[in-house]
Amino acid sequence: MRPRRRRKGWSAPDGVTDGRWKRPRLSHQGPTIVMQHFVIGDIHGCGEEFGWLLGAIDRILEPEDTHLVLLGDHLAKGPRPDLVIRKIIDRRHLGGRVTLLCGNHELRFLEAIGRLGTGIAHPKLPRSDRETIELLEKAQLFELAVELMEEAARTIQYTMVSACGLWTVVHGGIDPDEGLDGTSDHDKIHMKTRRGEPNWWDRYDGSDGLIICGHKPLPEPVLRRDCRDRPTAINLDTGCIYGGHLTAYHVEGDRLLQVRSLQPIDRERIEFAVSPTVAPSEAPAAWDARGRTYAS
Ligand SMILES: [Mn+2]
Repeated sequence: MRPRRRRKGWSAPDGVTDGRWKRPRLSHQGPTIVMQHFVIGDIHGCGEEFGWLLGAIDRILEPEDTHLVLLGDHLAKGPRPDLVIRKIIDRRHLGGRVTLLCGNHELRFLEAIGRLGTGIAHPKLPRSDRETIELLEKAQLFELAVELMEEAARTIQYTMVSACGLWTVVHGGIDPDEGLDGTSDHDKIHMKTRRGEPNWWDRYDGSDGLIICGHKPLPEPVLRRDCRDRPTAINLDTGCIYGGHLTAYHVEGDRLLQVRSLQPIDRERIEFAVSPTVAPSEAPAAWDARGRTYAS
């Protein structure tokens, strides 16, 4: 076989270090599409709804141009944790990026797995953990799910600078008195305000950029803005597992995408009093969310 001729000045011949080699100029052909971010709220094993939401995102951009940030509580409680796993894997195969964050239920799930490993029998595990594990085993996705949840548990926060500024995703939230850096990892995952007390986003001034969280199921997404109309705090947990919605925030587009839940409404777990879609029609609509799209 003839040796391939090297084009002068284009590729570095092996071992040549005398400076004769010049780096070729990079050329960009066609429009450059910058990857766009979609942060998705607590999925809780609602695989069907997750699939619909991905469909809504795919109507905006090709999967390979999207970076999904799933903010935790991916599998627990819902009927289709297997489908959630499957769709994450499929997404990655299509060239889309998916970042998984740690929620309190990822820690619980891995703890349950650890207990199984020490010889504890399935029936001794808490019911929701046991059911999730059984559903995953039935679909032969248990090992893969453990791998992905271990991956999630390693990421407490995701911080990024986009054209729209600095933004951070955590599962639970931050302590506004301590700021993002001063908030413990435990609080970033578990921060939840008791009923009647102000939520962290009501006391946060935006000094650490936009903070996006989930964890507290509310009938409406929360989207706080500063005086210059820039988003400062977002809660995307709209109680899909309790019959609400599954919600995504498109960071670069500054808009919300939602799909209705297939799950029965659990009024004890989520207050639906102000939901425009579930409550009686005279109830007020969302006062702080704009550009919202309902996908069906
Ligand atoms: Mn949670």
